Amino acid sequence: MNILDSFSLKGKIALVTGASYGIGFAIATAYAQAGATIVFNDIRQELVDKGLAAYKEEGIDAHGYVCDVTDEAAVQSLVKRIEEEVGIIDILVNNAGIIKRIPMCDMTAEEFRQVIDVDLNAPFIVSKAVIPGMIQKGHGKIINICSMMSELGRETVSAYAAAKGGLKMLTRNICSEYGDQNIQCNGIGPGYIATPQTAPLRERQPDGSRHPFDSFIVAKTPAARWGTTEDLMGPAVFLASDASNFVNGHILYVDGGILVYIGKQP
Ligand code: NAP
Ligand code: GCO
Repeated sequence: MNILDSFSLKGKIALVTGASYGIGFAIATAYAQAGATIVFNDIRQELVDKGLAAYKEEGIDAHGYVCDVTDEAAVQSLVKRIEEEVGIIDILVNNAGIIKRIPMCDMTAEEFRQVIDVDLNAPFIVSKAVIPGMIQKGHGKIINICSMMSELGRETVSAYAAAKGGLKMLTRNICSEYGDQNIQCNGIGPGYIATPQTAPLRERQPDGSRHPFDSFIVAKTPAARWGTTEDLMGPAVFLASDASNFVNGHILYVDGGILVYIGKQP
């Protein structure tokens, strides 16, 4: 096989959760360009409609469903419906996620649980629903969207860091448990990517200057910029394709170098 053919996703069915916009949308778009059929979900019909229109604009005929990924019964019936209407899923990207930036002592246990529920329990729920189909097919790729916070802590993101650290270990455990079924489960750890999730950290100050966190991130990143959703497209295709068939349980950090850098001297 030609090496470039091993990156092709032709004939594959990919489910990307929470992919109406942002990182999930970019990853699904890359998969469609590589030949896959795209299925995505979001929590509200208007988001799914917005997503469907955005995919159409890119020339992609995506399948969109309403489903809350924290609801196990709803996820089980979503996967059944996808299998009937589209086919058995070959590639799952656990992308849906939320963050609450609240100092830990001000955060309620309920707020903490909400973040754990979407960012950690849901990847368990969705993976559990798709793995039997992958076993039946004899192959599968699961890609969990982790974070810098799978490795690092910072003020105000205790629940998010706990969830994304847990997601790194769930990734390794799925690899350990289902590697012998030809299922590869890897993570992508995006650095700081310009999306609606990080928009509050990039807001201009009233005097027009950069948000202090924005300047901080640029100084912490050897690439000296925020990432774009396009930066994640190539790595996501690699981990979904036959080119990565012996890569398992790995977290691929796509961070412009943040994790290896002490930061620019002030
Ligand atoms: P985003 O712009 O907020 O998109 C996340 C998507 O997930 C939204 O469409 C959201 O819907 C959906 N979602 C949330 N809860 C859901 C649920 N219960 N069921 C179904 N869908 C749900 O975020 P993003 O920046 O693209 O991030 C995508 C993933 O990358 C997340 O896991 C995030 O933690 C991770 N990540 C982001 C960055 C970054 O710098 N942006 C860096 C590292 C990791 P709503 O619009 O209704 O909330
Ligand atoms: C934050 C950010 C991060 C990023 C990302 C880093 O408040 O520190 O939102 O958590 O979104 O996950 O990889």
